[in-house]
Amino acid sequence: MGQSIRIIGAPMDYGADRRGVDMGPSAIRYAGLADGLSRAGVDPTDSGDLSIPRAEERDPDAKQPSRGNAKFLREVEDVCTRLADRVEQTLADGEFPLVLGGDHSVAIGSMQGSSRDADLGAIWFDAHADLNTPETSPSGNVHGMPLAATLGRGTFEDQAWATAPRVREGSIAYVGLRSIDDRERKLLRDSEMTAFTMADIDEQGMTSVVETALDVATTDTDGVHVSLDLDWLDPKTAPGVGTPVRGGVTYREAHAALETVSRRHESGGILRSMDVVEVNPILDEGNETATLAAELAASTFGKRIL
Ligand code: Z70
Ligand code: MN
Ligand code: MN
Ligand code: MN
Repeated sequence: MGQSIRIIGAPMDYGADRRGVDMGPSAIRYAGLADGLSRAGVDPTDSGDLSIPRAEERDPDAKQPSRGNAKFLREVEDVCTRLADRVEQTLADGEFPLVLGGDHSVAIGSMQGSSRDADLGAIWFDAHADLNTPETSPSGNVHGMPLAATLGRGTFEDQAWATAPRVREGSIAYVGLRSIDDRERKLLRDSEMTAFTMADIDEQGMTSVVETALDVATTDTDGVHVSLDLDWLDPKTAPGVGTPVRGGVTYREAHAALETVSRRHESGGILRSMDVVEVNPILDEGNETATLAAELAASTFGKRIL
């Protein structure tokens, strides 16, 4: 029997403008996630979804920014605090937490929980840098802020629920960036994070970029968190996302990237936690983005053609 993978649904849409991303966990399961993982040789169990009240049922003032310019931040805090506990408990039980979003703000909880008992590196597969603070954000959407939250930037500095002191900037690598806000660019340039853009992938090739990202995330850490935002892919391949950005990763590059992660995991057991986020079934075409999300999770855990 292979590694035990515990699926944790986090159907949260407080962090994004477009409703519908809360249906992501159902759509990814329906697309055959558990079967795909089993065929990859791992042993999935499903712990169901965190219970998350729909945004419409919340206090009408909740969307008003509570701290700085961040919408629904108290609601995000409530969900991420519960998610972090579930992730920590999953690891304590010897299983691997696979978190299904929901919008990308769920990663605040995943990384907090995954790093409570370990120094954690991270690979961020995303079109966006997700490094805005409530002060720099042009949108107020917390899904554009999870790395700022984890690193305790801006108003997140005194937010213990969000910050993860055992995630060091120098152990974080982006792969596939192509949409960064002006003030966010300055934050990124002034940081110690490693950033591979789409141009870097064009020049160096996907597998080479991912090998280097893995080196960054595994150096002086106890394990790696993989955060997979489906808008990393080209919108022609993954249309079911709230903020599509053209010029993204192809179907084959995406599988090659996660297969590269898989090979390193098989030889060294490097992976500690993962999230798959931003699948929006309302915007999707024939559940293809959710299907891709399920396939890429299977590739991460060793699904091979031959
Ligand atoms: C923009 C913002 C974002 C995901 C969009 C967009 C951020 N930088 N993140 N989709 N996953 O509003 O902060
Ligand atoms: Mn993102
Ligand atoms: Mn602990
Ligand atoms: Mn994104």
